[in-house]
Amino acid sequence: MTKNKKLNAWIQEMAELTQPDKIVLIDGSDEQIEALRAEACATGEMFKLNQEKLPGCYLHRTAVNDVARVEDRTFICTSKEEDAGPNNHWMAPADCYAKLGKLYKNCNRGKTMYVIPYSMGVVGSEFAKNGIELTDSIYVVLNMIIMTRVGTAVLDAMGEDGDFIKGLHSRANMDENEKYICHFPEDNTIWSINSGYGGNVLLGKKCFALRIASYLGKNEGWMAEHMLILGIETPEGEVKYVAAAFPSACGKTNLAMLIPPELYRNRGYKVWCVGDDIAWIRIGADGRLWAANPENGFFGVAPGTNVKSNPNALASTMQGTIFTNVVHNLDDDTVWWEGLDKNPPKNALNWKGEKWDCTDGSKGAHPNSRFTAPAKNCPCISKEFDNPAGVPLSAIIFGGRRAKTAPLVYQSFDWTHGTFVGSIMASETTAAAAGAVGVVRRDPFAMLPFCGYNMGDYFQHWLDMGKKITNAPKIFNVNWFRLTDDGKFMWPGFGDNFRVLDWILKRCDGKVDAVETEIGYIPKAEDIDLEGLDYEICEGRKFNIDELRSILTVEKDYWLKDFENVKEFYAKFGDKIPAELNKCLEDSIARLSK
Ligand code: OXD
Ligand code: MN
Repeated sequence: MTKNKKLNAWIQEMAELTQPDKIVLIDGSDEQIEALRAEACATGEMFKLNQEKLPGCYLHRTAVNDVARVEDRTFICTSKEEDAGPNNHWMAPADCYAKLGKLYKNCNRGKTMYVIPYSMGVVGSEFAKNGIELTDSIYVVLNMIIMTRVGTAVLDAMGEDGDFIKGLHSRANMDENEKYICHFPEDNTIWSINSGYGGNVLLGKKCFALRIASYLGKNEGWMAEHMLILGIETPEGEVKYVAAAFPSACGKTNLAMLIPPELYRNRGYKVWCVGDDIAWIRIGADGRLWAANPENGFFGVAPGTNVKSNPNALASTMQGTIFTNVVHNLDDDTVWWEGLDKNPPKNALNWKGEKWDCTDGSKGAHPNSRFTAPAKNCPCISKEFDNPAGVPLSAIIFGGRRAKTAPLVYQSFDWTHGTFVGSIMASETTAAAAGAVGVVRRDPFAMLPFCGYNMGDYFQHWLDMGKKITNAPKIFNVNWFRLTDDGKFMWPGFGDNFRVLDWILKRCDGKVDAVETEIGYIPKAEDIDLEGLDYEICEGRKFNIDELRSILTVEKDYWLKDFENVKEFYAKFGDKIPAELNKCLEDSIARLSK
């Protein structure tokens, strides 16, 4: 089937196991894409939307019980359980192969198995790694074509004996109780079965570009991170890049495509998006960290995306996009979701495909409904997007959704303390993963669900990298989500977050002072430019410098309580927690207890 012998042998082995009627190699050509779209529409797997209003756009609905990543069914299968760590569910590789082998047996009978050659990163570049996904789903093929670089060029880059990550996916019989997303980092293998939801089945994304890649990064001296990458162009035309990690659905896509407030636009500032979810980061010859986005598209959360919150994301979805689990407007075959605008369609189907009455209080789109949009559609896509060398990082930003405790922004003392800041990240859960919503959970580096090995070793890897980087980016933490006691957002967020990015860049350039506190460096309120900001927190309460001051203070009691929780979290990892981080924790508590 291909020139690569290992690949041919593996395809044959998987075909013998799953017994497809047909095997189709995806070459990435327009003709093949069109034929697959037509076939998916004929079987009802996808619906062709209004081609005048939304050219190349389609709608898909997943099964109603298959709408999010399933962390409790996600496994890391390493020979030693300790290597997977308490952050992962673990199965012995042999047991997992045997267990899933039974489920895969003959599961593709009567179906076609598609062979998708894809590259994470610019094909053939230093950052790039190749993968093959075998799948029984055209929806997966078409999503992978948007999200990654797919086709013959990848096979050419792999050559006759190049390696690849082996991904096997089948919806099989969609048995909820037999759904598994399993990773074998020691074998460069991913097995996913009985799901059709993006995060579980687009194997290039979370499974490869984060779980397997983080493991590879540890062994090969680089980093795979759950981070957006953006460039900030100054009035002088210089572009500085930052990478930022936030847990799922904390607005990463919005920040990655932010439009600066008018004041800054008038001064000549611009923001360029390099990536909205994943960054692969290497140390460059200049001792700086260089980051590349291994993806080629955006798998964004639809609800809440609108012309105000993220006009660039919305524009990205206007062509060549696959919408999943949104509302279908039957009047003109377009789509809708909560928060798009104030005019829900009257004649529509909800995400389950049922007739939907927008006045009955039910949600039309699933809260985790998605758009899969090509990155090249984005009006603010960086011209460095395809640069094989990536972009140099000036700052790394961590963040989470915290009603209290974390101030709007603070800077770590140094790389080690920055690693500590990443390790104590926490956020309130959202609908992106199955499970309770609104519960605070610790999510170090926003990698808890995505770190393919023991998180204690991952912390150590960060510390080790720090020792090798001679020109390290500065590390910050932000919290856009501070709430008043009655639950109103205190900070306007969205485009106004640029005001904080501006302070961060000034800190990186040594152009602004800060206040040293128990938790790190905090801005002086007057150093965050509030000119032109007009935000009403709630009726009669306008944001002003005093409000800003109130979200720039260190709330000692909250922090001390939080650190108790960090201690419990660290304890799960036993002696895997690096001594340097335990020391940072003790020192922080001591400073706050004074
Ligand atoms: C995502 C996630 O889908 O983080 O990007 O859940
Ligand atoms: Mn993500």
